[in-house]
Amino acid sequence: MKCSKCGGAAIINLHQHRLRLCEEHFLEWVVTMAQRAIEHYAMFTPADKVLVAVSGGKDSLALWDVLLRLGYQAEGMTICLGIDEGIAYSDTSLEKCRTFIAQHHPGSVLHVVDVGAEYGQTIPQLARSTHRGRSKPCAVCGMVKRHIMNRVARDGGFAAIATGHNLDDEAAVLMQNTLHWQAGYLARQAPVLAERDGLARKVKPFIRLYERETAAYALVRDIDYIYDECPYARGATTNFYKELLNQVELRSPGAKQQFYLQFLHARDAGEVTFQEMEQAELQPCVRCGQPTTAGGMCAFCRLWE
Ligand code: Q46
Ligand code: ZN
Ligand code: ZN
Repeated sequence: MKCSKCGGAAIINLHQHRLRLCEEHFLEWVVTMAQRAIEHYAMFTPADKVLVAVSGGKDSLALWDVLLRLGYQAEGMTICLGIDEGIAYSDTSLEKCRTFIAQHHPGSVLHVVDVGAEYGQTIPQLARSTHRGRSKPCAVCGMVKRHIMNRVARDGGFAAIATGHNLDDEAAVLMQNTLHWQAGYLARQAPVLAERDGLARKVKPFIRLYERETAAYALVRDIDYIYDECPYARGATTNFYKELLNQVELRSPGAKQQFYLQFLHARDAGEVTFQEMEQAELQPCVRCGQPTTAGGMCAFCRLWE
């Protein structure tokens, strides 16, 4: 297999782009794809500070690596959730983030918030002590992560929070939302969520990359990442849809990409429209000052009460 650009030995076949690339040209291609998405969707500019949400996994570390290689002012942010069911997930996550900096970008800034140390309870403990997390701690976890991220972004003057979501992640969510005709979600699912009322802008620069490509990028760049998913992510519905879409992709290369990118295109061009969910007005929480719809205390502060 020969590289479509230089004729050297190709290491990957990107069927959906009809491209075969060698190591060097593949790395270059990934960086270009991210840069194009950043510009196309006006995610941020070199003048902006960007906060990258890193979990120690391949997507988030690859994203941080790409942004730093592109010269963006990208700082990392990781939240220690205190999850160690079966595997020492949280400890390993943090260790991989630190190793990444030491090996690839010494001197880069990583913001670490340890939920257990800072607030007195880890996520599993917190979930057990509230009604919300009786079965899985994910609802509590998601809310706590969003709150902390937003706080760090706001306090640090970051223009955006960047996450490592790839095309497979987004296509799986799209499939789920489509199967259930969740119009409100379909109206909002996007590579950029605009800033509003004290909620930081959220961006996904890897939106055009397949998961196998971000994995290959991490491998070729020799990024040491955590292979295991969070133990609570096992059996998640999105994983099921990802598998389904991969079956479709096998039969028809490019199907995943078409499904997701054509959706964005059709919606942006007004070919399909979905009724937006009414967005409730946000007011600052009386305790922490973060935006909340409830009036009074935000859900995060109420949780700790
Ligand atoms: S929400 Fe749930 Fe994730 Fe939190 S408890 Fe793990 S799986 S980390 S994306
Ligand atoms: Zn080449
Ligand atoms: Zn609050």
